[in-house]
Amino acid sequence: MGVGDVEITSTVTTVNDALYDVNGDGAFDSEDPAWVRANFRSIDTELENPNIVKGNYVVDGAVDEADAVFLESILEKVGPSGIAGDVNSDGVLDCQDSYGALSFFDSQIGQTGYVYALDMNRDGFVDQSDKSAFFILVNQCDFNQDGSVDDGDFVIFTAAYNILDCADPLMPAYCPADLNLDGVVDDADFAIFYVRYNAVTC
Ligand SMILES: [Ca+2]
Ligand SMILES: [Ca+2]
Ligand SMILES: [Ca+2]
Ligand SMILES: [Ca+2]
Repeated sequence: MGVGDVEITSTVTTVNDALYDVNGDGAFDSEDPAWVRANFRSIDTELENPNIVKGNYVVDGAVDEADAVFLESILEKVGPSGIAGDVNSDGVLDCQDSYGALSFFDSQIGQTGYVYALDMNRDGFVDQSDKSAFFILVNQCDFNQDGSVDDGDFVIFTAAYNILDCADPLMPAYCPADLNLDGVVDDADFAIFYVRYNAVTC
């Protein structure tokens, strides 16, 4: 196995909380359409409350039911504010978020397997682009789920490396050792594993 220089970078797009956080509490959640419903009124040109002005999402001269419904449609699509990738909702991004996460990929909003924390770009689909972004943020190399990436995981990685092809029936489900997501476990994956192995935190 050769070790190359690996730079782990990605771009994560999340919902624009500032745009949809109409009640101004710093998060976009179900309280925002509720706030709209509690503040129905015509937009007065003299009105200075910026949140009322912002709440007129469906531009029609009034903050009304159409705006609340609009916010709910966005909320249904993207989910409430949260830390992208924090699958176990403990406020921390670490390897524990990766445990079992692969089984949630290839799902879409409305399906039981859809996990909005994994929908990194909040487009309603948990797919390859989200997997790449998730893997950048989370150390997914704790294959044996014991809280550290060490020799025990190396043994598991090596076994997958020797099988090579993710389509091989001998490969563990969802091919966790295919770290660059190209369908095979080879030197390119080892280079990523090497970085993860040397990471101080899991
Ligand atoms: Ca977490
Ligand atoms: Ca997505
Ligand atoms: Ca481990
Ligand atoms: Ca690979």
